[in-house]
Amino acid sequence: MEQKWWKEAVVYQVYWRSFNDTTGNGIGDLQGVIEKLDYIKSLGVDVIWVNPFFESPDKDNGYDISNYYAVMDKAGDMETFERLLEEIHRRDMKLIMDLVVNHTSDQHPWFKESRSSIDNPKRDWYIWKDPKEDGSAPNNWRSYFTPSTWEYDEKTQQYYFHSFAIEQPDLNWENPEVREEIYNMMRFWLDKGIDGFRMDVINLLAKLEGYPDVEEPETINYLGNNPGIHNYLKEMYKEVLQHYDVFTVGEIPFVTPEDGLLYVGEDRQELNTLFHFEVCDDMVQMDLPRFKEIQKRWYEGMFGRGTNSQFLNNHDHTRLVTRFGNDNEYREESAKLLGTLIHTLPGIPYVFQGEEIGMTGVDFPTIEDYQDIAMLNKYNEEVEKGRDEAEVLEELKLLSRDNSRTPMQWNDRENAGFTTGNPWIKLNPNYSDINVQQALDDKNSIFYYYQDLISFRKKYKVLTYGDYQPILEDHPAIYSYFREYENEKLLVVANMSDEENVFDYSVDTSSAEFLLHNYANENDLSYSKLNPHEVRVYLWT
Ligand code: ISL
Repeated sequence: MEQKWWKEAVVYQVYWRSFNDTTGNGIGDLQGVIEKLDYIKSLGVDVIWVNPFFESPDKDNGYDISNYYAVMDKAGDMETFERLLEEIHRRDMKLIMDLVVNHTSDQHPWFKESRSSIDNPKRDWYIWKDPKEDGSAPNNWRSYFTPSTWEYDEKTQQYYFHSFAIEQPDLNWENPEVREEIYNMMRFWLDKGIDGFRMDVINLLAKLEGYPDVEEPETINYLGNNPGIHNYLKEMYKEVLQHYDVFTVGEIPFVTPEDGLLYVGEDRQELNTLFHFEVCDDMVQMDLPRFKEIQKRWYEGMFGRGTNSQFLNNHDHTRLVTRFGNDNEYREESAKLLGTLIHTLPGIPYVFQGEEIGMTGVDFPTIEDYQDIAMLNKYNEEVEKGRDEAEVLEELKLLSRDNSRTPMQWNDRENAGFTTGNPWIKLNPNYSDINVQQALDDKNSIFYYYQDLISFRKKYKVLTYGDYQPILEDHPAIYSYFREYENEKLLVVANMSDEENVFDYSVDTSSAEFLLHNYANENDLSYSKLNPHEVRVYLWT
């Protein structure tokens, strides 16, 4: 496998609006990111992914862009962005930016023009269709955030298409003018010196030809991976990406490893890496047999031919320790265990801000405390069906995107040191116990454990380029695997349960180094008995 800088990277995701507020308006900002760069750097990461900060009415927290060339006021201004980039580079890190080009805001001037009349030159920049004969929507497709992908426009008496909210109309990628305009925009940012893109729902650009009714509208998988998508990505590569030394990661829902390789295969000239969602979208809580199966299948499908990612949460997905671990009695152990998997399984690891101190999900008492458009829309949709409000709220809580959007917990002072103002979203009340200051003061903290994990990635190539050999594949609670590369060999043993378990596998560890262990004060290292959420990493060199 060819060696590349980005394959060896660890990425830290900054959801800037919840990171650090320097103006006192209750919303994080780019200056706030600049001020915490030394902290981020101290973790040892190489790349920072910053969520969208472009001009936007902010219906979907920046994923509804109204001007691709300007920084939204809440985030700062272009000069601050340029300083951020410079300061990141000065610390020998890289910056990747969100590229949101499946849709724009309905307030983007292109869309305003497009909707103004049927013969406007920009009409065809978006997707407009006539109603069916009975006046209903052109087909029965469901969108991510609403019951229909179609919104009727009274003035021109056609429907426009949106994969997400009504305020996020999809661009028409069939139109070469649209594509050229997007490529220009990409060059604009790349010429400023950014190091790559995280590409928002990039496999949704091509739509299913003919827009037929589907049998199972609820699946919404017909929205992605449609014929034509690879032509667009190849063109994007040829026109833009190949001219820069950049790192790209495509957000690719509904993808299998076979199809994944079509996007990121090393011979494909499309993208470098991808996020698939077989874990974060499809597995509500940890289902170990299924998790093992997913890891194996993706390894077998991609190894040596394309690069995968490892993440268990982000700004759309409830914090990993709450969802896949135990955020109560074994919070520290379980956070370290899950971190170990992310950094030792094949694929590029992503750390979502706050994960490195074991931040947890929230349990807000009322719907008014929640901000996320996806959750609010779903809540209203269900309640309008006549369902009980409290029941719907309970049902939506665990997977609410706001779980990971609460402000970063810096210290135990007011508002966790996030803002001197009124935070845009409530803090998790546990910030008095769980915060960066506390983590930095405790040498056994999750933070320092992550620091070790990341430093070992730099030291031992087996973590990047090694193969993957799972053992005890049918064990219901223990996840264990070897990885090997040249003269380095690694063994991970993880007990993913609240109970003790016995590691019943014969392996001579006498010549191994004990690389990592999340029960630091445990003296009995004879490895057969494993404590709840215990993880051990052995290394042979
Ligand atoms: O959030 C999800 C499920 O909980 C995902 O399915 C998510 O909606 C999907 O992966 C697309 O997400 C991306 O595009 C959206 C934006 O709202 C998300 O924040 C972004 O990550 C529309 O731009």
